[in-house]
This record gives sequence, C-alpha cells and structure tokens, in this order.
Amino acid sequence: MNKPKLTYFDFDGGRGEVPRIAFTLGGVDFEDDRVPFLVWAERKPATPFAALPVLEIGGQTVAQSNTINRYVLTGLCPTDPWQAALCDEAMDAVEDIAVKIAPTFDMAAPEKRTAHAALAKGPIPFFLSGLAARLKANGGRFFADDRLTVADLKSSALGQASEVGRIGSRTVRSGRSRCASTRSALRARDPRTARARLLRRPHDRKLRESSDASFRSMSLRRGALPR
Ligand SMILES: N[C@@H](CCC(=O)N[C@@H](CS)C(=O)NCC(=O)O)C(=O)O
Repeated sequence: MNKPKLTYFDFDGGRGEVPRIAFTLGGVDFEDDRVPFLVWAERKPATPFAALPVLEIGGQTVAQSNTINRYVLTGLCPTDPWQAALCDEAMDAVEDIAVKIAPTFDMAAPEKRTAHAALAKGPIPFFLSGLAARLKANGGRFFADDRLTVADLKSSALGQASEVGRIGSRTVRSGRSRCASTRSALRARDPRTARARLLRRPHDRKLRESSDASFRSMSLRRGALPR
C-alpha cells in the first residue's frame, strides 16, 4: 500500500500540524508534502476546496483539517457523543480564531500591524477566554474526555509558529484576557516540543519508546495506515 501523503504549507504549525505530529510520533511512514507558498497558486486548483491541508490515502483524497484530524487520530477522539461534541466545540472555536487571522496574512506590514492590534484587543481574547473557560469547566487540563484529545493537539499546534500564536501570546502577556491557564496548560503538553526533542535526540531510546508507545496506543487507524 502506498504511504499516506499529507500536503500542507512549508512551515511547522497551523492546520496541517496535528496529522504531521500524529504520523511522526506514531512511527507512520508518510510523505510530508510541504508546499512552498510560491507554488501554491499552481497547486491550489487541484485541491478539493482550494485550501490545505489535504490527506491522500490509498489513492483517495480528503480535505478539511478537523476531518483529517478525526480520521487520523481516531484514538484521540472521544467515543461518548457528549465528550465528542465538547472536543469538536474546541476544535471549531480554534477554527473561528484561524479564520479571523487568515485575511491578515497577505497584508503589508503597517496594515497588518493595525489589523493584529484590533484582533488582539477584541476577537482573539474573546475566543481564547472562551476556550479557557471551557477548559476550566472540563477540569482545567483537557478540553474533553478527561484526557488528551485532538482538540488539545489542534489548539496547541495552531498556536505554534503562526500569527495565531504571536497574537495569542501578546494578548496573554498584556493581561487582556484570562487565558493564561489555557496557555500554560497547552504548553505543558506541547506535542511539538515533544516531537522536536524526539527528533533532536533520536538516540534517546527511552523517550522515543515511551512516545511511540503512547502515540500507538492512541490507535492511529491501523487498518488504513501502514505501520
Ligand atoms: N476549513 C478548512 C480551511 C483551510 C484553509 O483555509 N487553509 C489555509 C491554510 S491554514 C489555506 O489553504 N490557505 C490558502 C488559500 O486559502 O489560498 C480546513 O479546516 O482545512
């Protein structure tokens, strides 16, 4: 069987990061197809919704980040319908943040600064505070199911290496929101840190084995993915 191909932009973080982390830590051999921004216009029409990420598996293609997250990380999705709803709620709230920031990507620097300042004053703290409140309501550590779920990975990954993270951090630092708990909770289990550590120190077998074991136990779709 061909290995799965995950197509996303050429940076760490954002909507494509969760499946990358899952494949990497799960030991799944996948093609990490990183599209340089310069060639995106050429490749865009071939994607289902003119956007990334896209997952190709067994000759078929599926788009939409949350769909891909749920497909790749079934073991990190609650089976209880209510907990699954809470998990989806957090992932969708993260999307609400992303769609507010996306239009600023192509802005020139001065315009972007103004747009980010406006976002940091209102919409971003609003959503981050909302997420923090939901986190608190669910016990303070995880968004749902009293354990790590795709919602935790998504919120963490989107805040990394992206404008979302920069605006979010500024917002937290400025004390304009009460989302410090979200930030520290997310930082504590930051999967990118774990991954970076793992890749930097491949000789550290204990660490690798325990990460592999825990990610494998999250049951990546074993039927569909090569091991
Ligand atoms: N609802 C989609 C949104 C996808 C999306 O907007 N992706 C961005 C990158 S994070 C993109 O492809 N932007 C380039 C463009 O819109 O041309 C999802 O969750 O996957």
